[in-house]
Amino acid sequence: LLSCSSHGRLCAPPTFITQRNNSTSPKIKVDYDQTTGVAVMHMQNPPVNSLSLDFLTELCISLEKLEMDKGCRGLIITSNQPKVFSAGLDILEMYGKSPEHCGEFWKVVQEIWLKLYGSNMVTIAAISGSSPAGGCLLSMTCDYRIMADNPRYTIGLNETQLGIVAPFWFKETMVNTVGHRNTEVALQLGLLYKPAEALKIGLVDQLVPEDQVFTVATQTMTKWLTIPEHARQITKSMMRNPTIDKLRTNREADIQNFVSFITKESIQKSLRMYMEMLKQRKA
Ligand code: CO8
Repeated sequence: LLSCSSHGRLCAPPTFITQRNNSTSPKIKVDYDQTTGVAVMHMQNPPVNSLSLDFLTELCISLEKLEMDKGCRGLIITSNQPKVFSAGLDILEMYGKSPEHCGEFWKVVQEIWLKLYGSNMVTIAAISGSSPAGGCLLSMTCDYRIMADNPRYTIGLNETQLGIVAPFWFKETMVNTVGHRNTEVALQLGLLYKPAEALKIGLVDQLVPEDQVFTVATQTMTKWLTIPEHARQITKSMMRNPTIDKLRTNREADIQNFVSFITKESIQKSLRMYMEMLKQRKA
C-alpha cells in the first residue's frame, strides 16, 4: 500500500506505474489561418493526451497568444492521437506527488479552464475520440461540441469512479451544459456516455462520421463567425461569468481544498487502484 510521511509528502510511485519522459517536442500544434481568423489546436501528447503540468502550461501559452491576436476569432480544439480526444488530467501529476506539486498543478488546471470558458473567441471541440473526466471538461468549456459517431468512444465526468469528487466548477460547467438533473445523475454515478447517449442529454451538440469531424467543425465555425462579434461575446459572458467569477474569488481556497483532498492516503490509494485497473484492462 501507498504510505505517506507524517508531513504529507508522498512516497515515490511504485514501479508498476510508468513515469513518462518529459518530451521537449511540442505537445500542441497550432495552425492559424489569418485569412479566416480561425486557429486549430491539435493536441499531440502521446499516448492519450493526458493533461500533464507541462502540457497544460503549453496549452495556456498557446491560448494566451491566440487571445491576444485580435485577428483570431475562432478556435477549433482537436486531437492528433488516434481514438482519444483527451484522457483527462494526468493521474501521475496527482499520485505520489508533494502538496506543493499538486498545488502548482491545480493552479494550471484552473487557469486553462478560466481562459477557455471565458474566451472571446468562438471555441469548438472536434471530439475525435474518447473524452473522459478532464477531457470532458475541456470539451464543455467550448461553445460547441462535435463528436465522432463511434460507439467505442465515451465522454463524461467519471471522477467518482476514481474515488474522487469533481470540484464545484466542473459541476457547474456540466450543469450549464446539460442541466441540473442530468448532472446530478452523471456526477454521482461517474457516467461515461456513448456518443448517442451524450447527444441525447446535450453533452455534445452533433454527431458525425469519424472522418468528418474536422470538416463539420470548420463549417460550423464559419456559421458562428457570421454573428456580430460584440453581441455574441457579451451574450457568452452573461451566460458564463457567474461561474467564472465564483472560481476567481475562491481560487486559493479551491487549491487548498484540492491539495488536502488529493494527498489523503485513502484518495491516493483509490488513484493507485484505478491506475492498476487501467493496466489490467490493457492486459
Ligand atoms: N493519466 C495518466 N495516464 C493515463 C491516463 C490518465 N488520465 N489515461 C490513460 N493513461 C495511460 C494508461 O495507464 C496507459 O499507460 P501505459 O501505456 O504505461 O500502460 C496509457 O496511458 C494508454 O492508455 P490505454 O491503454 O488505456 O489507452 P486506450 O486507447 O485503450 O484508452 C482511454 C484510452 C479511454 C482514454 C483510457 O486510457 C482511459 O479510460 N483512461 C483513463 C481516463 C480517466 O479516467 N481519466 C480521469 C483523470 S482525472 C480527471 O481528469 C479529473 C480529476 C479531477 C480531480 C478533482 C479532485 C478533487
